[in-house]
Amino acid sequence: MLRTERVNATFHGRVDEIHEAFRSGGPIIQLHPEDNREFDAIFVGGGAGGRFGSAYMRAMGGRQLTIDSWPFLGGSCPHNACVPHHVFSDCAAELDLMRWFSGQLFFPDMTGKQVSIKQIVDFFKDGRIGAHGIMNYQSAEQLDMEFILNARAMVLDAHTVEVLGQRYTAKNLILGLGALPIYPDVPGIDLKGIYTNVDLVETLAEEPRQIVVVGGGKTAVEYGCFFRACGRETTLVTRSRMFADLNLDHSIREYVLRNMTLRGMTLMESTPLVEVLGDESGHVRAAVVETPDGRLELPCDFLFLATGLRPVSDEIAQTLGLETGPRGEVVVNSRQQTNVPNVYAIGDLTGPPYEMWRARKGGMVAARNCMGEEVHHDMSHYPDFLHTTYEVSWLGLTEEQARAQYPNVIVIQMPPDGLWDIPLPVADRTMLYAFRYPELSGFQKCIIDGDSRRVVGMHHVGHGAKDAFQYLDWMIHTERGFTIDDMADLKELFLNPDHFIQLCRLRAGHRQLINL
Ligand code: COM
Repeated sequence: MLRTERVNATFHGRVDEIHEAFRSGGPIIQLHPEDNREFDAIFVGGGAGGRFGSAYMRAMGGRQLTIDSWPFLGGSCPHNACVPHHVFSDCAAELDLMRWFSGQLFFPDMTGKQVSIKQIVDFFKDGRIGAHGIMNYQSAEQLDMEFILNARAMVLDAHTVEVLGQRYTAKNLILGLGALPIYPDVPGIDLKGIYTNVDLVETLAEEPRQIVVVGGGKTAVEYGCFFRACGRETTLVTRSRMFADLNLDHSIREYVLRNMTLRGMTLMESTPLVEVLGDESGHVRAAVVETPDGRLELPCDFLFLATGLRPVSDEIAQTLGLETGPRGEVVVNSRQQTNVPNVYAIGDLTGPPYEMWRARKGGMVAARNCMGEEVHHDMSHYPDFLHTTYEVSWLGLTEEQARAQYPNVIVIQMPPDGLWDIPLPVADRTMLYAFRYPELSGFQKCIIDGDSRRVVGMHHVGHGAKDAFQYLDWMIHTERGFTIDDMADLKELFLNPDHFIQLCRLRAGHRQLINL
């Protein structure tokens, strides 16, 4: 029975409703039958982009319908992507502190202690319904969205979608169908014991013991560091260089890789996976990589693939005649418009970078354009971050890029090159490291064009600076820019995790700026 009236449910009511939908397979429907306007857009896919686009359109006075095959909004983020990754990275950071301080102060003796990965994964799975519930509660009760969940949308044309046997029409379609992990095409890839970040959450059956991670990007590093912090022998192999696709400054790269090795991880670059070997029960027993000296077998019982994503575009591109790119991404212009009039695409469906801001902001940009504005999604710069057992954040230019662009580059950095044991930067979450293991307390670098005095790049390893990077990225890219003098004029909340304010203030008095 379709429910088509407005429902006022509590958060717990929404959680119960999702439990029931998972159990029965039945739909969750929230429509406003008293509203007889045509939909301004149907969002096919209610992930981050669909949900934020829907909310924005609704707030602008538009009418939207959002359809998703899961019984909750928010997409893969609260289910098997970003939220579990953050849970695991939190565990990794806690465990890292416990391991360095094993048996000291109030820390337990962690010598040789393995922590159950499966228990942490199950812990996440037991709790994720709360994240699902927040999505549905907020979307319905606070944002007044219309949606049909736990139901498949069949797109018939650029204005028509069929769901649960009923046709809905709209002025526009906004597609947010996401992307899925890629499995490399090598012999043995179907063996048991091979996981992506999605499989890890959905199907982990046994405790991983000896781990090989394939990939050199964010996912490989984040999950690899988590596995290592849980006490597993962990080897990362990548066919190119670590972080090859990320705009990491060379000092940050060096600090991060050094710290991963310090924690006992093995890192292998230019070593592509060429085969996976199994035992008689069909379970992985080794990953085979190609090295300059020939094939090398790396024993493992758990192979973690972080070899990229592919947009879920094949079917929809064929149905609507959408132009796609080499990775299967739906090609869009800066207004999120596809080559088919009135059809927009957002989020992971449009290819890398596969980031939250891109999805949410893309949804908002699409919604505004559907509502008659002309709005462009500026992708020319963005702040970025990844987790190791630290938070690593960066924005703007690397030192190398700045030197190629400006004749007078000033670097404000801590610790100075090679002086790892200076306990700076230091702040909340790194205080203990700074007092006992100063070389572990983080790294920071601020890059300034000495002539204009404008900040052009910032880079940080530690904890707590990420938040500021979101605002700083916007500030340095305004026409006015953001200078070392502006920085010196700010009021720091000591001990501020990034230290940029006080370090810049120590140098800003110089008419001719000098390094620090
Ligand atoms: C966050 C999902 S888990 S959404 O971006 O709020 O929809």
